[in-house]
Amino acid sequence: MTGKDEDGAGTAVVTRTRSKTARPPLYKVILLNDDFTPMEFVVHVLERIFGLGHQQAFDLMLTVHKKGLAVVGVFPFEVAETKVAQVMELARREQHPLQCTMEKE
Ligand code: TYC
Repeated sequence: MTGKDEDGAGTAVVTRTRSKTARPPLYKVILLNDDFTPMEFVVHVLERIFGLGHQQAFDLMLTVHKKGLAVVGVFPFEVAETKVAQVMELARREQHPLQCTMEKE
């Protein structure tokens, strides 16, 4: 948007040259390591809920296992919230202590 403020003296002031495009905030979904959840269950979660291929899921599971946590995806708020809830529900159903959380990017 461009606006010109005439000041009556033959000059003008450009008040704004660009519109602000608000980017929606993104949220990191973070998976936490624990000592009890089976590796194959974590791989399954990463495949089913985050749409990763088997090798990618396996590698990311190992990263969480070794480092303690990892970002497994970045999404708009409601998508991140849904994925966290899906992980927690799957883990609860199978009685694994797997923890998943989200954090504003
Ligand atoms: N540390 C677990 C084990 O040795 C595997 C594991 C990986 C658990 C990633 C949680 O987010 C996790 N069975």
